[in-house]
Amino acid sequence: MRIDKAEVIVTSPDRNFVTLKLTTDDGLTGLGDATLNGRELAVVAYLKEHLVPLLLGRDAHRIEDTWQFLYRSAYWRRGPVTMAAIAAVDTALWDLKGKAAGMPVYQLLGGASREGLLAYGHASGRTIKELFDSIRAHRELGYRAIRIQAGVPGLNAIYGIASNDTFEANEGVRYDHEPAQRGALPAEEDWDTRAYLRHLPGVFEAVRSEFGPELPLLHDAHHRLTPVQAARLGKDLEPYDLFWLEDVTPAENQEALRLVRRHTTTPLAIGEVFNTVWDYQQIVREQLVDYVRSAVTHTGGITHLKKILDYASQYQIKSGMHGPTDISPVGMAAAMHLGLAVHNFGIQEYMMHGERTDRVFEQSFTWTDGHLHPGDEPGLGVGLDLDEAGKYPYITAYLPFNRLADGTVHDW
Ligand code: EZ4
Ligand code: CO
Repeated sequence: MRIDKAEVIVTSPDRNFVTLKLTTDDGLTGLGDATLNGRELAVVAYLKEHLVPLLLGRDAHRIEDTWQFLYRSAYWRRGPVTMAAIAAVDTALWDLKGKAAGMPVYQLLGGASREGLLAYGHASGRTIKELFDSIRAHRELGYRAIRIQAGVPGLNAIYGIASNDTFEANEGVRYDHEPAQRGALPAEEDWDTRAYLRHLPGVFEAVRSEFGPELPLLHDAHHRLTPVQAARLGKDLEPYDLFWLEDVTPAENQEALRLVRRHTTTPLAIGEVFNTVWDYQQIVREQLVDYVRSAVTHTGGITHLKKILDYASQYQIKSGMHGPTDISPVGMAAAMHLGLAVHNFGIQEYMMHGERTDRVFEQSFTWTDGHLHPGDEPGLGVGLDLDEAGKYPYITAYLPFNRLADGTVHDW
């Protein structure tokens, strides 16, 4: 089974997606997600200019060897562009191996460790009333775990809150509002940490008294706090029994989490911007977090994320794979196969893709009672309709960024 053809497909049905498609000499095709939100074309160039020529003629069965060859032979290791490109190759090779074997990928990874994957969605609101409506809408869609993001009085636009238009157009639940607005320049949002820290505990108080103690609730601080601010937030939220508090501090400094951990028992999750096991080395060994957030798409594929999860499992740390709409249906399928197979699955983030995206990518996963299952098609179980994909050319899109009241650029 040799790789005969390697194509990079860029399509923008509801947002930009980059997909690698490998075709073998025996006519099988495999797909891999290479979408890096806001920097998509850098990965396209990395794949087209540097990896595709190396792949042609290689034995498609040699997944580990191909991974090591691409990682080590580049000399320049790690980084999101490199690791998203390697992830796409790795995922496409697992898809091919599954098709060659006539088995879904999760079977090749050891078989199912559970019946389905608990998933959480994103409820948000500028006001408590809007937030409650959004939570109810998610429960009606079947979600059994919910992330809560709320507007902060005095701040106009902040992370994770559906804008007025998209909120109404999408009845509060479809997610094309999700960061990376289309446009020539990044949108500017504002931020005030003290206002946020004052406001958020009251939001959780209101949600718990309305929806009761059972519902698993999550929250994403999106890298905005110092360690001591994060410690305080973790303490203040303890009465509301969060499933996790995500990305409290900027991810580069792993040591920062020691201080946070010392002060709070609120479970912590981190890592959606990490791209190798080395980013996790200290926080896993010192048990500074409870969930690792890496996606297959941004962490070197199924092969490398499996190694991270196996390492984490020695410390009772579980998976919480990143699953926003910028992970394509191919990346989501890879996450589901891996999540179904590993013992230390925790929860899967799941934001529903738009209808146009669902027409471009033919999918076979199921969504039952708040749980995902990748289905039993050979490989990943995702197809790509090239005619549909061709209808939606790339559109420049950037993640927004933040400034404080005095104009200082803040962590986003
Ligand atoms: O900001 O997917 O937990 N989810 C998140 C996401 C990220 C975007 C970045 O591309 O933090 O909303
Ligand atoms: Co996040």
